[in-house]
Amino acid sequence: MNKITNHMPTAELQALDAAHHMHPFTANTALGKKGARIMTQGKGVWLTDSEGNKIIDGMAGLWCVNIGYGRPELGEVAKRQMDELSYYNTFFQTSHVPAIALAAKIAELAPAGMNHVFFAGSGSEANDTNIRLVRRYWDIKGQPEKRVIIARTNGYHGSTIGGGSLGGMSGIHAHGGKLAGIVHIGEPNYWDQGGDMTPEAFGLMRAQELEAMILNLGVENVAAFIGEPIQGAGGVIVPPSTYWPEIQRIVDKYGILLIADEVITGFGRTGNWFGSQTFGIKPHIMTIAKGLSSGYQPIGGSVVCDEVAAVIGTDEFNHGYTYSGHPVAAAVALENLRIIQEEGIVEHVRDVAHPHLAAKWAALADHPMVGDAQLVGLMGSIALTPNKEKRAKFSSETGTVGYRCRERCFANNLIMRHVGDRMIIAPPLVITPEEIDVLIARAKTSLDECYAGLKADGLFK
Ligand code: PXG
Repeated sequence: MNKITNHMPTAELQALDAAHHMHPFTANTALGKKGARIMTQGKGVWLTDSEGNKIIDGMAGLWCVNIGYGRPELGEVAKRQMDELSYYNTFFQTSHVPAIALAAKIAELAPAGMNHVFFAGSGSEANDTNIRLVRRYWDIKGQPEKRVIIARTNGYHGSTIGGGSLGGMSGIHAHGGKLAGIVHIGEPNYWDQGGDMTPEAFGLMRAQELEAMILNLGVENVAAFIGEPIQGAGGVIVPPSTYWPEIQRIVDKYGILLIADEVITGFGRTGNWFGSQTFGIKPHIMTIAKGLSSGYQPIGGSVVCDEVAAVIGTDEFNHGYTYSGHPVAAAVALENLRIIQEEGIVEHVRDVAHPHLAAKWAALADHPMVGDAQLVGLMGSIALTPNKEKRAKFSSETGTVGYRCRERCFANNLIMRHVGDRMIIAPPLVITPEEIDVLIARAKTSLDECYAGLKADGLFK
C-alpha cells in the first residue's frame, strides 16, 4: 500500500477511514457514506482541514487544547524525554524525574491540602481509580460497607465501564451495562427543569436530593459524591449559585468524600486553576486530564487530599496502569503547565478573554431563537428555543435544531458543538479578542442561517 499522507485527495482518505477506522460515539456506517472531515494542521486556535479550510476551533479539540495547537516547545520536550528515558514504570518501588516533577507541580497548583497525585492515561481511567480509591479508603477505615457512590443524571465522567457508570447518561448505560453501587440524583439544569421556581430555589432543591439519597441509602453505605463543577458534555450546565454551597454543607454534615471531576474545568478553563476554586468547593479528590497536557499527550490523574492519601498509603493499593506517570506524557504536561503559568494564561482568561467574550456572548440571547446564554471563564452555552418566555423545547417534528445549527457552524468554518438543542463553546484559553470577534461573527451567521432554514421549512412559527 502507498504511504498515506496529508497530500492524498480527501475522498481517498475518507474511503480508507471508512474501511478501517471505527470512530467513538459514531454510527460508523452512516459516517462512512458521508465521509469524515479530515483535519491536517493546527496552530493556535486555528485548524486546517484536508480541503484547505481555515476553521476556528471553538471547542479546543475536545475541551482540551488549552494552550492552543502547535506549540513547538512541547514537541522538543517530548523528543528530549524520549531520547533520555522513553519509558519506565512507576510500580515496584521505582520512580523517575518527569513523574516526580509533575506530581510536585500539580500539588503546588492544586487547592491547599491536595498534595498527592495518582496518574492515569485519561479522565476515564482516573475516575476508575477514584472508584477504587474511595471504596478502599472506607475499607481501611473499618467501614467496608460504605461503597455507594452518588453521581448525577446527565453528568459525564468517561466511557470506560467505571466512568460510564458514574456518568448519568442512559445512552451509555444502555451499551454494556452499568456497575452496581452507583446511583444518580437530578442535575442542576435550571433552563430545562426549573419550571416556575427561581434559579436559587431550584439549585437548593437539586442539592438537597443528595441529602435525601444519603438518608435513603443510609449514610453507613455511602462512600462518596462525584460531580463536575460545571457539567461539560451534558451541555455546559452552569449550576445556580445556591447549588454547590448546599452540596458542600451536606457532604460535610454526613462525612462522605467529595470528588470534583475537573477534567474540563481544570487548568484555567473557568478563570481559576480549578473549577473548585471558582465555585468554592472543597473536594477530597479531583479528577484531572485534558488541559493537564493541553491534549499534546494522553495523561490524566487523581489529585488526592492529604488525609485520603495517608489512609490509602497505609497498605498496598492494588491498582495502577502501565502508563501511570508515563515519562514522555509527564514531561510534556509539565511543559504545558510551565507555559500556562509563565505566560499568565489563567489571568488571560480571567482578565482579558472572558470579559471580552462575556457581553457578546450574553447578547446572543437577543437572537429570536436563543433563550439563555451562560458563560463561566471560557466555557459557554446557549439554549435554542422556539419560545424564550416559556423556555419551550422544539417539537420532535422540528428535529434536533442544535444539530442543524452545528451543520451551519461547520459550513461557516466554526467549530461550535451541540448537545441536544444547546450550542456550546470551550475555545483554547489563548484566544485573543480579535479571534473572539471572529468566533462571535461566525456564530451569529450560523444562528441566522439555521433560523432562516427553519422558517423556510415552515418549522419556526
Ligand atoms: N470527566 C469529564 C468531566 C469529562 O468531560 C472525562 C471525565 C473522561 O475523560 P477521557 O480522557 O477518558 O475522555 C471527560 C471527557 C463530549 C465529550 O462529547 C466529552 C468528553 C469526552 C468525549 C466527548 O463533550 N469528556
